[in-house]
Amino acid sequence: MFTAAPIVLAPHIYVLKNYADARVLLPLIHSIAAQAPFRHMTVPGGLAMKVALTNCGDLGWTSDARGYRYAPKDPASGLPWPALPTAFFELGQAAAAACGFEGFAPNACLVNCYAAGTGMGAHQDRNEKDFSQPIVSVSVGAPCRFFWGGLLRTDKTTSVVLEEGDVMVWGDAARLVYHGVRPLPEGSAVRHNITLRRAVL
Ligand code: MD6
Ligand code: FE
Repeated sequence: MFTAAPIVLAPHIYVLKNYADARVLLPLIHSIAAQAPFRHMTVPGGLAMKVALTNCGDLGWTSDARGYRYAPKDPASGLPWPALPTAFFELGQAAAAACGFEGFAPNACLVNCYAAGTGMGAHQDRNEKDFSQPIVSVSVGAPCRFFWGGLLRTDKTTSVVLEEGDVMVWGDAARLVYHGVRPLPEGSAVRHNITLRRAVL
């Protein structure tokens, strides 16, 4: 862990290299998954997502045949999502502040799990509704190639390798930029990613 200045990848997209301690985060991810298991949600087209996901915090991102939304309860169990660990909240707040976003108070955390061969297609994160707040994204486990473009899906993309412990902070004019994760190579170990958000219903 170190707290060097953020690297500016693009306007309002920052990365803090090796900022988070995976030895702290991974047991917390396992504890969340023990309460709200990873699952492959259905997307509106009817297909199952390749990425497995779960959530913690007051609100969790969900998808089904009807669309994407935040919900206070896990649709699989009817129970509230597991609490947001203090370590997640503090990490998100500190990383955001290091990139100029003071007072970020995440209340929703999406946890993704990628197996070898799995990636995430280009998407915008727009279900949070309040786009004044950044997103803080933390990589745990295998490295990946993360790409981003512009406000149109067809805009030219740039990419960067994210490694374990890297924290990306993403806000302001970049908040609605398309982005995704290239499929992990065959033989890759598992990658987890946690994204801390401020969402409203
Ligand atoms: C991932 N991340 O790294 C997926 N979204 O596995 C995201 O989709 C993401 O890293 C919004 C802001 C930052 C991100
Ligand atoms: Fe995203």
